[in-house]
Amino acid sequence: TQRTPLIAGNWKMNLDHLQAIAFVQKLAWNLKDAKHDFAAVEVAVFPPFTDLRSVQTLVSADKLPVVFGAQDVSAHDSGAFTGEISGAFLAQLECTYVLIGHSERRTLHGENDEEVAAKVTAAVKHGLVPIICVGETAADLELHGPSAVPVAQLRTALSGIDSAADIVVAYEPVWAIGSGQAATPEQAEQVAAQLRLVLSETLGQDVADKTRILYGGSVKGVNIAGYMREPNVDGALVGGASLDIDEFSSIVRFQK
Ligand code: G2H
Repeated sequence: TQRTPLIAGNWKMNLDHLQAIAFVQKLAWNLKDAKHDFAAVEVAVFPPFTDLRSVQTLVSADKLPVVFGAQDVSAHDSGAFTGEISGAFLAQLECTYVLIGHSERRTLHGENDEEVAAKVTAAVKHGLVPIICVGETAADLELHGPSAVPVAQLRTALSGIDSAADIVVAYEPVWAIGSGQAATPEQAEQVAAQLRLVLSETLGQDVADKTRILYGGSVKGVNIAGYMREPNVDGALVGGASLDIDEFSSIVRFQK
């Protein structure tokens, strides 16, 4: 199965709605100038919630070949959940994707594997494609080796969905996030291969074959090609480097 690579820019809590409009427009021009083949590499941005309406309006008015998503979603549909955002609202804003279980949600907001699973189920229910983020801390790595924690996190995250769901998995070793200390392509491949096995065991071989597994953690223009050469790595989730248009564009235009 051919999997279309996905380069996803996680803006985290950066760029207000005016900056977001300028950024997305410039990104689209940059890639057009470079004759980027959007059918060959899909490009997605993940702005803060408050930017989504602006990005949606721009992308649909100018028919920009960029898709977008949110950085989190509620496990609930509606109701007394102050501060939460429903998947139904995100679907109305034409979000394609939603990040779920990013390590910052897990560590700073105490999200556990069960909550991640409930959010994955909610996202799928509302027609969003969850990008399920998993990864081990430096302590996990020392205690359990490279893939035990991400494998366990993924198993639980998949517990409420079936093989009809469209999903993406992102492997983000916590020790590599924003640290400048990226995993090597071999390390990323080793864990991605284990995660693909989990997909095959839980949702079947077809799902395992077609599901994209991204690497995230200090990805830059200079190191993207190494990851993309690995057979089980199908793209990247980019944080810091996604805020610099030229850097992000160079990641999107990686050469195999
Ligand atoms: C991991 C990653 C993007 P960075 O959080 O999700 O961030 O590329 O800055 O390490």
